[in-house]
Amino acid sequence: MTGGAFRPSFVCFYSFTFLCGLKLYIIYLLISNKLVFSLILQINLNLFVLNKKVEEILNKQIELEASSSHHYLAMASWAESVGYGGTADFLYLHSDEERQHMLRLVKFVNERGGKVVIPSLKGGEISFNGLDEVFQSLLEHEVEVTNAINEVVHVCLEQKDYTTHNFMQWYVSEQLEEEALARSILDKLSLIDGNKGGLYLFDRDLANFKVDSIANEPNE
Ligand code: OFO
Repeated sequence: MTGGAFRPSFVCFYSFTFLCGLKLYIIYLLISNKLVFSLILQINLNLFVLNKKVEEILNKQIELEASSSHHYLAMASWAESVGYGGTADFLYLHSDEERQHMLRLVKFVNERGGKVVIPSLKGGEISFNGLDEVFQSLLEHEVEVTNAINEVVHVCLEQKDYTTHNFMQWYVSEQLEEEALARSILDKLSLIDGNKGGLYLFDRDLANFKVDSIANEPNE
């Protein structure tokens, strides 16, 4: 009688203990799996997401390339409005090229798992006193871009991001060429020295104007 009453409560006690243990074990599994999962996620994020400092400076460069495109568009429009058709064509093309430079960066940041910030640009009326002023402003802008690209390269090295460093080498060479082009145009304008016939020929020939930059020479 005593033994019969004892047995069910003994079974109940052990079933209860077993169930509690099982629950605790399931909770443990859930927590540990979550931890493992978040650990895997963290490793993946570190592997695929662009370094924050590099991402930030690449976004600044995207903004600068967009502003270059905008700046040259305004110059082109001014040149067209005052009758320098050849100069306008040259600058419209240059504006398109700067947009391509921006796009190249946008695609690269996306490809590396970074976050692109598309910049909003300030517009405004731009007018110049002549072609010398246009190309002086273009050269100053290109020097600013070169300095910014050097800064990107510096951050890449600091952060040991050699992939972005390698990608940026294209921009380094491009700047060498663009600065050489702007300087050589300014030299031509200085020779013309405001002569109307000279300016007419300069404007006519600008579309085909090329500069022999060292950046274009093949590596031996
Ligand atoms: Fe983007 O090459 Fe000049 O600015």
